[in-house]
Amino acid sequence: MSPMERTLVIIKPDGVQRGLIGDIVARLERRGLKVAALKMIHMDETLARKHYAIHEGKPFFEPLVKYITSAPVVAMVMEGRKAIEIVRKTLGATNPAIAEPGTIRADYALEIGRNLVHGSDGPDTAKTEVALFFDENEILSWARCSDPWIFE
Ligand code: DAT
Ligand code: MG
Repeated sequence: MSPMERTLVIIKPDGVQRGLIGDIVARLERRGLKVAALKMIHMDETLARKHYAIHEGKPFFEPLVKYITSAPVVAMVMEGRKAIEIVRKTLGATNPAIAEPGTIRADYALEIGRNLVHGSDGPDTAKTEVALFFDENEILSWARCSDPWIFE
């Protein structure tokens, strides 16, 4: 059985501004993923540059930093077996225009620079990104009453 994983999800400024916090959290929750931490923050430039460091130098990097720091975001840690891959699949392709219908990006967005949500792309990035946004004591390990009905 695959181990429990934690992954970072960010509802980006467009998701917050468009009143989609509830819908996005609901879609992830209803799959069975568990919220282990959640907070609203206004990312500053330092945090944005660290979070997107891998993209530094690419043509979209500066607009990306501007966008992600333009207004508040909701940062969450989601937990579950294969949570990293499952979140990515639920979000859909980076470019909403080619994302599969039924994914969050396809159902709510149109453009790559306004793609609503972030999800960590692998175990190493998940670990780094979670630590960038949350102190260990902000992440809760809690028994959810539905856990036995979701996880074997
Ligand atoms: P993802 O967010 O799916 O992990 P990524 O890590 O490759 O995608 O890129 C981070 C963000 O940067 C992405 O959500 C939107 C933006 N981005 C990526 N590629 C882009 C491009 N070719 N043009 C404009 N924005 C881009
Ligand atoms: Mg990425």
